[in-house]
Amino acid sequence: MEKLVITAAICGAEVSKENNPAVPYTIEEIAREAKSAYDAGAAVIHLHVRWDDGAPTQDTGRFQEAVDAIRALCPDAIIQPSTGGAVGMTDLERLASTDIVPTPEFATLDCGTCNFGGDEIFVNTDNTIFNFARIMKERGIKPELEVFDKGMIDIALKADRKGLLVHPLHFDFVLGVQMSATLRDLVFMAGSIPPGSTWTATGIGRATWSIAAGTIVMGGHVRVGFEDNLYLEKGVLAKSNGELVQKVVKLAELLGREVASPAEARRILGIGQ
Ligand code: KMH
Ligand code: ZN
Repeated sequence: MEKLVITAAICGAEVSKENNPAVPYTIEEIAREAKSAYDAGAAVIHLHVRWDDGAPTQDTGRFQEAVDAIRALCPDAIIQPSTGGAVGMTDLERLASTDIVPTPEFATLDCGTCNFGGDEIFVNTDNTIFNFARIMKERGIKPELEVFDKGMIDIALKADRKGLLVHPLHFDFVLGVQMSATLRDLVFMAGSIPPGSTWTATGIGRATWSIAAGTIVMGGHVRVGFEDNLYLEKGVLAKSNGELVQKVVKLAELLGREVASPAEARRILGIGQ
């Protein structure tokens, strides 16, 4: 089995310091959280940014500052800007995160529209998805195909049939937002992608650790971080993203899977090739 690639989703767009005071807003806080995750064993930093008051933004300048600050502390980390941004942002706004220098090697590509709780809808029409895929392909950015249910895998495969994606495909199963987050769901999703694809999974909230353990055993890769889960265990807030990554490393040790360095992660995920 390949080594385990750990992604840390350090910030997100929806969680706040009211939920966990360690959620980063400023550039210094974002860099601190990235370093804590990197030092603990994360090879990939999934990045959203905020203004200092916590408001989510896809502003190119803010992303540039954050990436430069992370790069200074974690020189070889794979930095994956979000093109999802926050609910309600326009497509143009969302893509601005990829206009940094140098062009990112990896970025998310959300593959469908999804209920985000209450009245919130995260809108990704077919045209949005195909357009984002085309732009990423033209610019040499590897997409991580974010899928919140099985139908989104099918939309990604539609983009693939249009020639908009480069193989091997890489998926991220986000379980516990729109679809449930059981091991049965995980097995179903992993069995629904083309042979030769790689995949990461993240279980939102209390599903984090069962999904991480299942994923490690099945040969997938794991994402954790404040974007997805604020707790180390029931009732215990994580003090940093590093603590969440450390717990994945511990699980991997217990289950006999080695953790990939950023260089190994680039090879395993086919980034920069
Ligand atoms: N914040 C969500 C609306 C991504 O990063 O691509 C979208 C999201 C997915 O987090
Ligand atoms: Zn995200």
